[in-house]
Amino acid sequence: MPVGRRADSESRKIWRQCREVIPGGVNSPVRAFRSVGAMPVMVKRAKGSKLWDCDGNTYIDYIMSWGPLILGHAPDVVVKALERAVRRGTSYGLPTAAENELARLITGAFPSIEKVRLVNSGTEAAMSVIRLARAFTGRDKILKFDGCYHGHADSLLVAAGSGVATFGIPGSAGVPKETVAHTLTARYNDLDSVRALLRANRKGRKSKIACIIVEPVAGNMGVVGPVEGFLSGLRELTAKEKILLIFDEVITGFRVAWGGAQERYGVEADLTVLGKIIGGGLPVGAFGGRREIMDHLAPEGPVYQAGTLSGNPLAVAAGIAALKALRRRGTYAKLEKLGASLEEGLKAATANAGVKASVNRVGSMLCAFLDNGPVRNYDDAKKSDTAMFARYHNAMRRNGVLLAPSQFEAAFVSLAHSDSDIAKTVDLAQKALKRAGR
Ligand code: HOZ
Repeated sequence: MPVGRRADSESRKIWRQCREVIPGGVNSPVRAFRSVGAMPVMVKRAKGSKLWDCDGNTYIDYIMSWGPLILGHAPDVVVKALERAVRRGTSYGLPTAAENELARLITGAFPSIEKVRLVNSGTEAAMSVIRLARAFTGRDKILKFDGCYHGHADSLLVAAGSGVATFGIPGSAGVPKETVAHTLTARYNDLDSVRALLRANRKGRKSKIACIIVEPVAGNMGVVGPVEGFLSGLRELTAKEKILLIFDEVITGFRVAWGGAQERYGVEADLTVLGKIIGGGLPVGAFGGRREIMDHLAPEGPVYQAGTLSGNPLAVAAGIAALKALRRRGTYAKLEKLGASLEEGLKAATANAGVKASVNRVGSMLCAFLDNGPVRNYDDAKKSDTAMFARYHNAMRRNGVLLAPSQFEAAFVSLAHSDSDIAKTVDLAQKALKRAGR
């Protein structure tokens, strides 16, 4: 029987009912908790760093809706903005001044983004940005990296991270071979593997590749930061062959710095994908970049892309409130400090528990790869002991710490996490690792 609540618990009852009407009982596969042999945490409510399940159990949450809740759950500024916005209407399908304000917060944070289009999710943004890159360059091929995840559009669901990594599957059924025939995959942090693909995909002197899309900090195979020179190397290689460089900053934008990984590493992309963070956790995505590229989008240009809920007033209001709160002085220093203290604590906890581990961290996102290390790419990440991770995860959850239910997802620290949350987490981690390591 999966590890979880008591047989008669409220959570279990709800989960059973969900499974009758929703495939797997969940609306996104990783949250089924199958890879840790457990049942999902059925959520009742959440506030700050804490989350409560339907049986009244409290957790210190490090899933944080898979990244966007940098201010913590239900921050007052976002709740108030939503309360005001909902009274003015929930959807118009027409433009608003608030979209201008959110777009300007984004262009202000990312010098490489002159124009931005709002959509409804990171998946939609990634799918649309690929279409735009192909149209702008007049080329069909795209290059991505093993273990990077850019949502579940057909052409990007190749050697993907996140759920695909969690379930150990190569991709998805239902994706025609022809659809992915133009998708090339290179090794993360390995410029030679990129060079080889660039060489093999030229016609005469001209590249056949429209774009290279990359998570500048990989956050869907655990957490793997870019090695020195990787991002700048990609910038050089793409510039030489007029290939567009796309940074998928759904996880890193406004998290690893106000201006995302581009600010943190000093490398600018041609196009950028953003997601749930810019909606303060509401369903939003965006893609943006240089004016000359973005103006290929309809109605200015021939690339069609549309959506009734794009620029939705609730999501936009929440996004503006969240970004303005993040813009305050001290945000990123505090996130760095909290992240570092969890990293140091986990390193000590693994050492004290006698468990070999590589704790990878960039700012406030981190991952402990168990019985493994160092981890610089997906092949490395896959060497982790996932059975040990499952034991560790379950022990942590039973003691009130909620980690993402997969070795290949990140833990996110928010501004709402306190020093005592971190200290308690580290203490419990040491005990859990001792048992899990046996
Ligand atoms: N692919 C998401 C994490 N990287 C999971 C989203 C979810 O299940 O909500």
